[in-house]
Amino acid sequence: MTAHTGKPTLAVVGATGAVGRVMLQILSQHADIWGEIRLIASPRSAGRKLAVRGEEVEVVALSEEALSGVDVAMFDVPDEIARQWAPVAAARGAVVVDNSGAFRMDPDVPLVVPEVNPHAARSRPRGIVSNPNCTTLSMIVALGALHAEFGLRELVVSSYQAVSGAGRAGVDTLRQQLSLVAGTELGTSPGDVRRAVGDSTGPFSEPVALNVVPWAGSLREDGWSSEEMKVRDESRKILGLPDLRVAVTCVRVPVVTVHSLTVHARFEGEVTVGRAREILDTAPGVVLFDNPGAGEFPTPADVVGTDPTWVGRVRRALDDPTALELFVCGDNLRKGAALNSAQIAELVAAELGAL
Ligand code: 2RA
Repeated sequence: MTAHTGKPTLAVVGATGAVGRVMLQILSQHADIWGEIRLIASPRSAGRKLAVRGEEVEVVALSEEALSGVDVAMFDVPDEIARQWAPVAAARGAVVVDNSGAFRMDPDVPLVVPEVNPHAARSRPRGIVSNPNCTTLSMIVALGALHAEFGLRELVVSSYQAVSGAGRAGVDTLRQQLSLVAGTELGTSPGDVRRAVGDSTGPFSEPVALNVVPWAGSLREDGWSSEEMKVRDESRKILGLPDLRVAVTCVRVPVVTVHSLTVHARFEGEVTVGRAREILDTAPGVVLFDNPGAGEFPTPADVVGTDPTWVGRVRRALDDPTALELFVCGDNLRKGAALNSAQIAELVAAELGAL
């Protein structure tokens, strides 16, 4: 703990990125439990000033010295930077909350969603706690609540992923492409959008404006994408269900922020929509918004900037009384990244006696 305040020192590593900026907003909105909040980024961002808790704080370059005297370090940096620097921070005494993919499946690193498996954060042999991928996080709070009562057996999921999942470059690319196609008749003949967009596909393989792209991440065995494997592997680990059957197709859509998913969830026995709705209505971190007759179901345009997991279109499967169909939306930069990291950091701070 910081000697002069008795409150823990928090480092935000990757403070200038898309998720880092949201972390600073969240830290400014949540109860002020931290002593110093140290902002750390790559050397090229050092010296910039960012606002947190109403104060301008200078960003310092990532170094061993910058990680000294830190109690909790939230990392949002590329996998290779996390792989190198998270163990350095841990060796210097910090508990690391890491939002990269570097450690999520390490058996000595817990993968934590505070509403689902908060107990897991207490056992961290490497001094690192991992934050799940934003696509997993956008659905898992609702599924964890249903699993606790019904016992999950199988998931069949399709994602509709926002471009901010690919960082600021993803957002810049969509906005640039939209400016190229706005006010045109494009989208009426094969390849016309592709020709208008040209090489401006940014981090995506295909045009994303006026399009949907059934791909996110990199190629894995047998045609699966890394993003699809993350949803499967991480759901199993968080729920403690190593044999859970999971089939996922990840799709990128022209939405700035908020990942949406359709979910077919099969349980141990028969389920009722009435009981499922009661569970979702009372689950912490979940909002049930489900009255299609009145046009009420979650959409990214309404969910963006909010904290909960929003659930609508709750139905029992027509051909399987043990299965539910759901439509789920979550802000991929908030619960999908910065908020869940902040919640984990707060769990650790409570354990350190700061709350
Ligand atoms: C994406 N889930 O949406 C990834 C980012 N972690 O691209």
